[in-house]
Amino acid sequence: MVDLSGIETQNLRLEADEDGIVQVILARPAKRNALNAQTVEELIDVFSALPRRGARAVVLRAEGDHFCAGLDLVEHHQEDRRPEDFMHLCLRWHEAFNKMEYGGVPIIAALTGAVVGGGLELASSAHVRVADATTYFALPEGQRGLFTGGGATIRVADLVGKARMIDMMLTGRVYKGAEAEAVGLCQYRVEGSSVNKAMELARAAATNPPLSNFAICSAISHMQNMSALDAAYAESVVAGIVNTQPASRDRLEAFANKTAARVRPE
Ligand code: 1HE
Repeated sequence: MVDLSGIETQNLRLEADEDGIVQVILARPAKRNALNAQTVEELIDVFSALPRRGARAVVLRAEGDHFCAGLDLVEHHQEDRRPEDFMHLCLRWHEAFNKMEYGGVPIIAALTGAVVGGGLELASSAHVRVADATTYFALPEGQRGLFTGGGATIRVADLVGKARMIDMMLTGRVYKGAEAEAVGLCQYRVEGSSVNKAMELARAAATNPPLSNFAICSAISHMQNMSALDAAYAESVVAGIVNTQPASRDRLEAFANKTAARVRPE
């Protein structure tokens, strides 16, 4: 069982089931789940704790019709922040999103409606993104007289490439549907509920040994930050640990004695 004790949240709701799947739910739908400073702190707390609390996989989803409207523009306007205040706020966003990307627990984002600005930065920190028929993606920072501050220059550029990201920011271009999937903003697109599909994917991922998932959901990202030479070295070290883990012994034996499922296209 996942231990959620002591994790205090106002703007996020947490639900865990007996399989170790935790739903992290953005819960400010009246504000279109805009990310205020408090929510960012809660994301840090939650994603710092979950890897050590027995979470096998996370589904990140939202209440209401929109996944996330990005930076809380009203709070930002009212706070009248100085450059250094906003820089420090951005560092907290990075803290939260790095905990997600490098935390070692698979995070599947179930998207709906607007996934814009900082909302796309949040979604791009998950390991898998599932869109529904209403989902759309944009980086309206340029139109608001702003710039990305939550890692889009790294993660969104990784997903769609530099040229597309620059176009999105310059022109306010919105991606949705098949085009959004084709450019890499989501890996799955469903007609029905993105939450159902995300839960199905989370359950599948949760059947892998946790150490394998830890490597998949932290080592690949770390290795992208390294030189090829160092990444190859780090990969061999990680594989040395993961590929000799006791949890893989039964699986290898099942393959060897022909009782394990084969890889098939269906
Ligand atoms: C908000 C925010 C917000 C809604 N901050 N309060 N992000 C954006 O530029 C997107 C801004 N939001 C929108 O374009 C629209 O709100 C939506 C397309 C997401 C939804 O539209 P709609 O018609 O359903 O809702 P609404 O009437 O616009 O807003 C409903 C309420 O949510 C309203 O509050 P109310 O108290 O007047 O009812 C809005 O003020 C509130 N709301 N979005 C604060 N973003 C680290 S740097 C990252 C930089 C960025 O993320 S820039 C991109 C910002």
